[in-house]
Order: sequence, then C-alpha cells, then structure tokens
Amino acid sequence: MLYTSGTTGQPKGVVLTHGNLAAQVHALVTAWGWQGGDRLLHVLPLHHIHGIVNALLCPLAVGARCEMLPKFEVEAVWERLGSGDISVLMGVPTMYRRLVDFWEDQSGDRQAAWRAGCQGLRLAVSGSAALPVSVLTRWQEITGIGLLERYGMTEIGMALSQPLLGERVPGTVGQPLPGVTVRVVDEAGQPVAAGEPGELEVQGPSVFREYWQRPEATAAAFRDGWFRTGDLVVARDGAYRIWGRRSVDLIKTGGYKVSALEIEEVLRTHPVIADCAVVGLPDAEWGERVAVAVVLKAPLTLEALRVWGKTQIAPYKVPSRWVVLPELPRNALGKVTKPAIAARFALP
Ligand code: MCA
Ligand code: AMP
Repeated sequence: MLYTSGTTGQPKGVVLTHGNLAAQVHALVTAWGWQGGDRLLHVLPLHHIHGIVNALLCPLAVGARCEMLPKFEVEAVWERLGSGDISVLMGVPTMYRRLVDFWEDQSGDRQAAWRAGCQGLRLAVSGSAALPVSVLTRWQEITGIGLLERYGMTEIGMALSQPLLGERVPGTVGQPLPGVTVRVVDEAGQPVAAGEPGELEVQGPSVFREYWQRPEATAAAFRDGWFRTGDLVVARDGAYRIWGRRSVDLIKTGGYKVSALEIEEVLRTHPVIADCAVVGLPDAEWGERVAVAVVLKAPLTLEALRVWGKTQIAPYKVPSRWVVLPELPRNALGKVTKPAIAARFALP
C-alpha cells in the first residue's frame, strides 16, 4: 500500500496486489530490456512507485544489480556515472536539472572523465513530472546519450513510455506499455477525436484494486471500468503529450505530488493564520513550487511558518513562498480564485 495525495482531504492508501506489481514489473522489464547484467544506481525515495517498482523491483526481478545511495547527492551521482560502472539511471526532472547545472561548474578534465563513464549508461529514464526540453537537450549534449521519458501514477504504475529503441519525440511520453490499454475522453466520458485534448483513462492488470477503506473514493476514481487519471493528454502521431491536470489543487514539486487542500487544512490550524490558499507556481528547478497566500491575525514570518510546518507535514509539502493579503480573492460564489492568487506572485 502506497499513500498518494488527492484533491480531497488526507492522502489515500493505494492498495496494489501482487498481481498488480507483477504486471507493472513485467511491462517495464519487457519494454526497457532489463537484463541480469544491468547495474542500476538507485537515488529515489522508497515510498513511491518510481523508487520501489521501477528502480528496485525491476532489477530484483531479473537478478540485476541495484546499487543504493543513501540520498540523491549530485556529486556522488556524477562520480558513480563517471566510473562507467552504471548501466541504468532513473530520476525525476529536478535531479537531471541538478546534474546538468553541477556539470557546468566542473573542470574540463572532470567533464571529460564523466562523459566517458556515461557511455556505459544504456538507459537513463526521467519521470514523475514533466521533463523540460531544455534539460533533456543539455543532458544529451553533455553525456552524449538520450533520456527516455515515461508517464505513470501510483494507482496504475507506468502507463506510457517512449520507446527503448526508435524515435523519442521530446516533450512526449510515448505510447502505452505492454498490457496497458488507454483511452482519451471528454468530460462526458466520450472518446475525443485524435489530436484533441482529453482525460487519460487506463485499464489493465497493473491498475490498483482500491483506496484503503475508501469505497466512495474508489468508485469515483473509475468510469465504466476505466481508471480516471485526472491528467489531460493529447495523442498525436501515436505519441502522447501530457497537457495538464483536471484539478488546480494537485501540485507536483520535485516529483512529489502534493494536495493544495491538504496543506491548507494543516496551515489553518496555525494560531495566527486566519485563512489561506495554496497554489503551485511554475519553477525551473522544482517544476512547481508550493506557495501560499495567507491572511494573518498577528505578525508571522515565512521562516517561522516553515519551521512549524515541518513539524506538521512532510518538508516538501511546506510552502516555500508566500504572500500576505488582507483577504483572499473570491469569485461571486465566494470560492477562492486560485489563478488570481498565482498572479499575485508574479507581481514585483
Ligand atoms: C526537498 N525539498 C523540497 C522537495 N524536496 N521542496 C519541495 N519539493 C520537493 N520535492 C525541500 C527540503 O525539505 C529543503 O527544505 C529544501 O527543499 C532543499 O532541500 P535539498 O536538500 O536541496 O533537497 P533534496 O533533499 O536533495 O531533495 C530533492 C530531491 C527530492 C532529491 C529532488 O525532492 C526527491 O527525491 N524527489 C523525488 C520524489 C519522487 O520519488 N517522486 C516519485 C513519486 P529546507 O531547506 O527548508 O530544509 S511519483 C511516482 O512514483 C509516479 C508513479 C511516477 O510517475 O513516478
Ligand atoms: P503520483 O500520484 O505521485 O504517482 O504522481 C502521478 C502524477 O505524476 C501523474 O498523474 C502525472 O500528473 C504526473 N506525471 C508522472 N509522470 C509524468 C511525466 N512524464 N510528465 C508529466 N507528468 C507526469
């Protein structure tokens, strides 16, 4: 069972059966050509599919080597890649961005050695959040090898992947993996015409059984037997492109999915916060950054709020930017207008 944030309240437990995990592993072993001789460098957290299924169960399933670093530390990762001893790497876009940025500051000798070591890398995968094409391009320039981008979700494992061999169109996440069936539908659940945006729905043996003790949430997540991902996609020329999300209240920061509503509920328990609204702001390093607009009853600093926040929720959920407002902008129905809040952060 893995916990994942949704658009309502507390994170939900995603129940994955052994059959689900076997199907997820089988799809990746087949599509990505896993072999016993592979040597993966593991740099991901172990409480998500990316770190557990893709980067741990796959090598275990084929008897490959999985070398685990205690945490993602950019120089240590470069040292291992530069040794030539690593054949598979998996990371979130923030990690590839840090690798690229760190490289730029190194001596020519070090860069040459690392580049030579990277020739041992047969597969470098990016996922969990959108990979900026600028990061992809720079990674290719400096290492001489490509990145494979794929799309997945806690409830379904990996669903779409660029090909191991063959053309990988930058900015797309490829095609359905073996055993995964997808469709793209409008709000009424009707398939959209090719090239039109719609919600991605998924079927197959990798799809989870239920949210733990949440039958209504489970029922709401499916439509006619299809799992509703909440992600808007466009399928063009056989490759899928992630277009956006159905909900503005889901934020992806550094590959972690966080719920704006969950963070708001926690922040409202702070004694001097009268009201608040959380939004995701576009950010070059994190993809999105958690930001909050607050209405205060007494003086408070962002630093103090962060220290307190980390005693309540995971550090990556705690807002790192804020704006203090006399009141929150609301529409005629009294609902907080999140785009207006995000726009406040763009002001000088
Ligand atoms: C750390 N911080 C963050 C994040 N990570 N803030 C926002 N978003 C984050 N993701 C905070 C720290 O608490 C710290 O705050 C400050 O940022 C700087 O920390 P730093 O040491 O630089 O960060 P780090 O510890 O090196 O972490 C960066 C990271 C990490 C390695 C990129 O975020 C990470 O491991 N992300 C991967 C998440 C992941 O595995 N996602 C997959 C789930 P302060 O300075 O105040 O202490 S999605 C999934 O499984 C699906 C199925 C899929 O498709 O893959
Ligand atoms: P999680 O619930 O943490 O498993 O995260 C799943 C979500 O991550 C998906 O619903 C997508 O919104 C996002 N995601 C995963 N891979 C990609 C990708 N390659 N590009 C864009 N978004 C992605």
